[in-house]
Amino acid sequence: MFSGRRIVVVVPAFNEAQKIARTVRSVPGFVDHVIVVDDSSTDGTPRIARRSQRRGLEVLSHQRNRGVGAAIATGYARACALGADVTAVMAGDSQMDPADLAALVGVVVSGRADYAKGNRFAWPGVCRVMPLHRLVGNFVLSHLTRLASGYTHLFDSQCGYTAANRRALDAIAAGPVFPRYGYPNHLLVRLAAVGARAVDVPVRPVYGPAWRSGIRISRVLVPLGLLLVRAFCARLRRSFARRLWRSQTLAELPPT
Ligand SMILES: Nc1nc2c(ncn2[C@@H]2O[C@H](COP(=O)(O)OP(=O)(O)O)[C@@H](O)[C@H]2O)c(=O)[nH]1
Ligand SMILES: [Mg+2]
Repeated sequence: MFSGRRIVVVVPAFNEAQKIARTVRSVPGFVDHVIVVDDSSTDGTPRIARRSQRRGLEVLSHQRNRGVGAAIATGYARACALGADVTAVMAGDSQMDPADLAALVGVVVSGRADYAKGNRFAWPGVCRVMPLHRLVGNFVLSHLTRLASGYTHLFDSQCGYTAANRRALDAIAAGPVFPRYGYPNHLLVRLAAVGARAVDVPVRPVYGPAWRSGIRISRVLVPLGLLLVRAFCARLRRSFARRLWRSQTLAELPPT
């Protein structure tokens, strides 16, 4: 519990046998439930996760690999069923500092936001820690996601360290989520469309010597680019419809 609220952490994990136990054990004590969502890992990830024996731990497995976005959607659905007030996401590879979780959850619990996400660019020295190609890719995608969503106050769109309240989860669950690595961008676009309040919280970038990533940019680029273009067009349509409605309403008012 955190200020009397039920907190759930969703941990997507694919072939994380080396790191999943450490990740699960590192989740702060105020978290009531930890849901690991495995995706047909071939290295024993779910078995090792179960052995961590953390209080409130559940391990779910997809029958076939469906992607990190789909795994998070599965975790969100389970969190709702468990009556979560706030649901956070932490990667299964220990790349998210547990010390930052209270700040993310706190912003949502206090009612200042429906959705809080990490911003590693707000961390001093990020340029020394994050690999150059990641800095550049993230910079470009963050700007495109700002345009597509209208959340011009947010940055680091690719940071998956997040906390969401029930309103945000309901908005996310309104349709299928981008199943693979473009999911953080898709969630922001969907939340913006319903007027959810989203904020950035500074979090520490973690890139150890054994750092690796499953992202294959060549596979993500086209579908993610299309998603952002479509979202941008939908935002323009919404804004146009709003302006039209406003001008018609003004025209119908009697002259003063
Ligand atoms: N369930 C599930 N988790 C995944 C999948 N792909 C990646 N993940 C997990 O998502 C988290 C982030 O993935 P990673 O490749 O490290 O991305 P990066 O940290 O942004 O470079 C890690 O915990 C992965 O194990 C997947 O297909 N299914
Ligand atoms: Mg990672």
